[in-house]
Amino acid sequence: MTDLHFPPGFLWGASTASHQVEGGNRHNDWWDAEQNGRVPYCSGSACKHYELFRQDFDLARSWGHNAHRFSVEWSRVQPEWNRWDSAALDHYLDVVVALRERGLEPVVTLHHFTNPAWFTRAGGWQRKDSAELFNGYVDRVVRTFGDRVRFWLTVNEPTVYVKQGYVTGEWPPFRSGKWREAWAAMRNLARAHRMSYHTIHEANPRGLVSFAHNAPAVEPCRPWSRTDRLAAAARDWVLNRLFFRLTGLQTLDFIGINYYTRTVVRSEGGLSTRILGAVCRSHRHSSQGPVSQVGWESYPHGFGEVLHRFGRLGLPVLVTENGFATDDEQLRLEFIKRHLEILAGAVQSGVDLIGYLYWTLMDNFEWNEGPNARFGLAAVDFETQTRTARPCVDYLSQVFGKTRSEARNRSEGTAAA
Ligand code: IFM
Repeated sequence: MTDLHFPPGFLWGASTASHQVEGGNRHNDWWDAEQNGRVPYCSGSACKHYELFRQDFDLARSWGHNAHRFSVEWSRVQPEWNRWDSAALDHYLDVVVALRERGLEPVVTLHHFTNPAWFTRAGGWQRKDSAELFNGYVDRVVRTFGDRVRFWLTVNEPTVYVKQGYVTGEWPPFRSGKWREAWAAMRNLARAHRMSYHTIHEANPRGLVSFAHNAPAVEPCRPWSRTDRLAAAARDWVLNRLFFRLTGLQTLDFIGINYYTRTVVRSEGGLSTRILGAVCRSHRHSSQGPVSQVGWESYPHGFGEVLHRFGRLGLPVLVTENGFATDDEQLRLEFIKRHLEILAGAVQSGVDLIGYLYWTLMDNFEWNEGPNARFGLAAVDFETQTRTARPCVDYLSQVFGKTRSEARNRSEGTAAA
């Protein structure tokens, strides 16, 4: 094993999201879409994690994790406009306590793609008061958790959510090519983030807040083409800068980065694809890496670029997602090794990295791919709900286990001196 070093207190573990693992989230807009056949798969019981969370956290602990990211399901806490479910809040408090009991630092996401069905039916993120409605829910969650939670992510991948919901129209609310609506949703999500930032800090002054930013490396298909380069720059601005412009850095205490792959674009076709570029899936690009079950190329070089770039903003960086969907364990292991080397290199060269959370703890409901994208550290048999650790778990535990014992030795050495 190559020697990789991470700072003392470095967080490491895995990420999940409510609708993808809990099962039975019948009050949200994805569930509605599943019942109406508007998306290809039903989440059903998913991983039954709503019931099995303690045993899932036992697994994470047995692998040496010291952190875990999960999301609170808004539609459980507020199943109807005028109805709050205190049992759901109690449940999530149990989740936080269960994590702490196992030495896992909770990283809480407040919005991970799903909305309560009542909210979506009433106009969702197009509503002028959408941020206020969201903030009412955030306020309850934050007051329930108090200072038991330090790391907060307001919204997961806002640009992905807006693109899928209002541009491609593949996800609820299934609006395709609605650029004005996309812009309104983007602004309202940014407002929701800013309001939540203050709500969290009022209730929990030691809380640290970010959103989880999906950060693809964006590259021109033909680097010698000026129009491709301009398209890549424009797309990069929309994907990697716009939301930060809308939130402002002053409402961020750290930066949550989800990194998977690069996007290669060429300027062609209609107005929008000439300006922002069309995604090019040709296999002729330099250093083409293996491609995952969801069609994403492994491109560790882009991870380094992204870490340095966001590291330069002057805030600590937490990798909130990184992973590879495959049935080929050799490929998954290679992906993880290459990305951890890049991560350790970024630490060495001074990027203030505070943790790495793999996507995801166990195979789960991968949106329009249903159960067919196997990202998990554990394989899941959805019939029996059995979890089986994959080989990469040992590698990760060795890398981060060594880091922890180094930190222990260092502090013992200091104590003895
Ligand atoms: O499963 C998703 C997750 O919900 C958000 N980030 C990307 C993951 C893999 O597609």
